[in-house]
Amino acid sequence: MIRKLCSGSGLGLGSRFGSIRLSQRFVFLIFLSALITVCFGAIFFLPDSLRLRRFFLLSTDPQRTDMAGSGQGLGPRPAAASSHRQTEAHIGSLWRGKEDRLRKESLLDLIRQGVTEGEHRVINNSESGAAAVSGGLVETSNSHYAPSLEPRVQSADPDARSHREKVKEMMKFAWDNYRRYAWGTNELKPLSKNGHASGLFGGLLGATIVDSLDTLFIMGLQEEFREARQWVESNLDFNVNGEVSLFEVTIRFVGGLLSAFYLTGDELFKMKAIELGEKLLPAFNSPTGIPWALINLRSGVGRNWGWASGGSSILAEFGTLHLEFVHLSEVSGNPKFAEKVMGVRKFLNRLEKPHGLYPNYLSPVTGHWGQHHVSIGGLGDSFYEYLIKSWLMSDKTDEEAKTMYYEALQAIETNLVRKSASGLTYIAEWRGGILDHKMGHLACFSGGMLAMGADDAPGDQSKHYMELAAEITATCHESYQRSATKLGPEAFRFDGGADAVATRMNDKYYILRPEVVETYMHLWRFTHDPRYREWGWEAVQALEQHCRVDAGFSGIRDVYSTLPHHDDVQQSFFLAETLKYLYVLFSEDELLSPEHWVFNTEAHPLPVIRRNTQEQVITNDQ
Ligand code: DMJ
Repeated sequence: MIRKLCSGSGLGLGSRFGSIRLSQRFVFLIFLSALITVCFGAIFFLPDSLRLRRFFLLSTDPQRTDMAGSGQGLGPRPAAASSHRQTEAHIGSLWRGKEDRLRKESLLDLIRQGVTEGEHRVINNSESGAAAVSGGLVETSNSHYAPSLEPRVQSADPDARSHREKVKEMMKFAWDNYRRYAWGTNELKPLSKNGHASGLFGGLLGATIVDSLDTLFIMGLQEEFREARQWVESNLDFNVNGEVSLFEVTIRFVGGLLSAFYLTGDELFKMKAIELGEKLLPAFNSPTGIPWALINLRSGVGRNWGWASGGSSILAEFGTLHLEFVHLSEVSGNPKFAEKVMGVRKFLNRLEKPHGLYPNYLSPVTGHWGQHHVSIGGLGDSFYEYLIKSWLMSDKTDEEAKTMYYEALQAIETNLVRKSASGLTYIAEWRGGILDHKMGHLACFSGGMLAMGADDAPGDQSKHYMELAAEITATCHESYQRSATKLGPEAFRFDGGADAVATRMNDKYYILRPEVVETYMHLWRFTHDPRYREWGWEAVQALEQHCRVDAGFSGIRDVYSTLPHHDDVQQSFFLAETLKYLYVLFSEDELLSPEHWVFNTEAHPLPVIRRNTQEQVITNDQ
């Protein structure tokens, strides 16, 4: 009807206009202008007018429409919009050097493009034969959406620059081989040249793809990122009837998707992260709210690992969900994700702790500790990491996390930190009051953790914690130095004459783990002591020499032997973490600076949530 009126109004207008009186003309002109207003306005009120609205609004105010086509049904718009403003702010802070401004600006353009388009669709470009993705990224045949993602800042240190390029080449090699031989499966078997299925992910597929998204993006591997995004859009499916590890899926899949969203502004990743987060929520349905380790994604039924002391949940698993779940609330505007992990935190805070220490096992049914095994390595590690990172990610407002962290650290130092006869500082494990003088590769992340928490330490402990961080890092480096391959074992001991070496065959393997280079990266950033870059480069060379095979990178079974004995798995965390940390180690400090970003335990960067936007979604006090 409106269209009819509009089109009819112009017919024969010029010829009739001359034959009517002035007052009639005046009335007619008023009528005409009213009609034009109605027609024009209708464009904005018709339900299918979003595209036109975009067309009109885009050029003058790119941010006005930012949430127009997104976040439907996912929560209150203000929170989502605020998260977008934050995203822009964080992207803005990604590369802040003067020389880097162009790159930053083009990224911001890219994000605005993604946000204002509000849709992600695959366009088949029949002329060029190339598939192109618009919205978040990017056309391959015509790269007008696509800024170069290559860092424009070139390191003043030419060695660092070439080392970073080497790490990028390793990433490309690892990725290309995964793509060629194992595409869509979870991980690559680089000797068998096929896919590796891990029990951790149930029927979920594509762990390497999701885990690699941000690394590809950060390294400027644009074509590879585009393919990964395409796979996520077309194939990443959570409707599987399988049991997944809540922890592993959270840190790798949810973390990877959230990070990809924050880096690119691409709504696809946000929607996928929220969809998966919803599927994981039933894991918290236990009598105490302490989540089960395993969750069936279809039925929502949870249970614990059979091997875990008396049906317990594991500290490093249920205590390492916080960053991702808080961000799920942030991007969805739905507080329930944050409420679940806050509930876990409060439960733990209330519990009596033996000597102030947190045992690794806790029953989700009775709420009592299981076996009194305490470790800052496997089974305990990232619980402590997430306390200090919660403090940092909350823009230093999460006092509860801060207090729990420093109290736990104090207990760890008193009860577990020891020096070997040769003067190496290590963190032992505790078994019901008896010290086990071994340190796991996993525990080596703690050098970085100590450094990142040093500044806010109570009293005058800052310097002390930095020294402790440096000592732990040096010990972990020794565990690498003392092997024939210059890679570190899974666990090394400080008893029976051993000093930072593995003594048991089943501790001698190295599975491409990141913790040691992760700590080098943090220590480099906090101290700029060149030794950390030197040690990182040693690790690169050792990886090249002993882990690189024809079709990717493989773990090795004995770091003390130079005879090749590979385990035939290219772990997804090698691409997510080991290579990313090495790349950041050789990059400028502005790349993913700690002022703005916190790495989840799988090295997926998540932005600091600024104080003034927190009240909207974080219900801290429930
Ligand atoms: C990663 O999945 C994470 O770093 C986790 O916290 C510990 N284990 C691996 C890497 O070693």
